[in-house]
Formats: sequence, C-alpha cells, structure tokens
Amino acid sequence: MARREEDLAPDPGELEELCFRLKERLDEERRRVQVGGYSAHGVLARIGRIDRLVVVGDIHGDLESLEKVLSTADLTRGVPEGCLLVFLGDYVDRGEASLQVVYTVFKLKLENSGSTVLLRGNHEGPPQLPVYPHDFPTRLQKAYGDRWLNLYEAVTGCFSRLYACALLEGALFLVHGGVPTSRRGLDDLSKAEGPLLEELLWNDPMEECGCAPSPRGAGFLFGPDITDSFLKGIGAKAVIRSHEPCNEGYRVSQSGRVLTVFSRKGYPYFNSYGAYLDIRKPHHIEGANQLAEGYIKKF
Ligand SMILES: [Mn+2]
Repeated sequence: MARREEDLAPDPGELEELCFRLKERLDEERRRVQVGGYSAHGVLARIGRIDRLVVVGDIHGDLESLEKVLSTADLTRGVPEGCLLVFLGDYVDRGEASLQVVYTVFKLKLENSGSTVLLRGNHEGPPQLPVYPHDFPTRLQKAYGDRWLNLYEAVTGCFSRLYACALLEGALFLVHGGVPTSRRGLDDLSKAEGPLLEELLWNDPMEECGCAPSPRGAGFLFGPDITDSFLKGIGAKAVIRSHEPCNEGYRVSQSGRVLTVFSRKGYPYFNSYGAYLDIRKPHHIEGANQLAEGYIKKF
C-alpha cells in the first residue's frame, strides 16, 4: 500500500526542535570527547570496547528499509547496553520519505546518544560538493511551503556536524565512500575537510592497484594496495563502507579488505536484497569475508 508523502511528513515545529537539540548534542560530543561507547576526535569517532556493532548502509529516503533494519535488529525500542549502532550516511534523496527518515534517525540518535553514531554520506556533504539528484529540498517545499528553507538549514546544520568516519580500534574502519588515496593517519582523519572529506564521502574501491579518477566526478577509485597501507597505518583489518548499491545488499571486494553494505531496497536500484551488519565481538574481526559469512543480515 503506497503511503502519501503528506502523511509521512513530521510536524515542522517538532522537526526544527529536534534539529536544534541534535546540533547542541553533537557540539557537546566534540567538547566532551568521551561519549558512551565511543570518543569524539574531531570528525573521527573512535569506538572502544563493545560487544555488538550494528552497521546500516544507505537508506536514501526509504522508511520501509529503515524500519525493517531496526525491527529485525530489535532496536526499535532503543540501543541496548554494550551495543553500538552506526549509520554510514545517505539518509536523504531518491526516496519519498526523506523527511521521515531524517526525523527517525535524528530521534534515534538523541534518545541513544552514547550508543549511536551517524556518519556523513555524500548526500549530506558540504555545499561545494553538490549531488544529483538532490530532491530533499523539493520534499521540504512540498511538505512545508514557505517554511522549507528554515527547515533545510536546520537539517543541513546537523548534517555538517556528523562524523566523517569511525574506527573500531584494531579491527574496522567505517566510512561512507572509502579510504583516502594519499597517506593519511588518525590525526588527518580527525580534522578531515576539503579534499580529504571529499574522498571519504565519495571514493569507491577497485580491484586494480593504485588510484584512478572516479566516474562520479568527485572522489577517486582506490586499489587494494592503498587500502592495505591505510589499514596498516591506522591499525585496522578491514573497511566497512556503503555508497554503491549491491544486488545482494552487500559485496566483498579487494580479496576481503572491503565490505560494501547497502540497506536501501527496491526502486530505483532494483537490488534483490537490502542488508545490514550485526556483528558480535567486533574486535575479533579479521576481514570482510568473515563479516560476509557470519554477520550479514539480508532482507
Ligand atoms: Mn553515496
């Protein structure tokens, strides 16, 4: 049954208030450094000891996929102690429920602040790196009329405060696009902006060594040799990223160095499955094949 866009739109006052509280919360995280299950190092979230890690890929305005993930992972009533929930970005555009997805994800973060990390996708990137299609402003206009610009600024003000990447010490690097093509360490990641931020949000893996221009017109393609030296430098074993639709909802590439997970199912991607990761004892992960064999949940 198709739901109408107007039925999905949250109350504008409520959404604005939510954005205001989230901005405050994210600013506070940067000042406090230690936040529940992770610590904020600039735009890098460093994840400490946790028992369970749930990772959600692109949602792109599809409330059904988001609700499916949360209910299957049993997180609808909150994120339990010892568990960390990480979103890899691309919450908006291409789906008719962008506003409701933003509302749900922001609320989830506020209600489970110390156990939820929201990463930035390229659809939540800086204004100098525009994306196509970007139908989010149109959705706001349709739902809220004259008030749309206020709400757009409120929501994008939150987007600009989201983390650029996360590191689960000794095991996993989490990011929307991919690893940078020039040598970068934790210090650089914590201050990522400009060209480095672009690479984190836009890059895609390739099987050939080295790097190449991206057909997307932003970011680069990075090879397994680049991934290897990057992971060695930050002391991690594998990359979990999103950004590319996969027919099975996930894909292992670069001989087990990279796992792509995509959580939006259906039109306009026509993937047979959406997927997310539900990893027990995430510090023991040695590579992407292990993730694919034991911890991928398809729907
Ligand atoms: Mn993307």
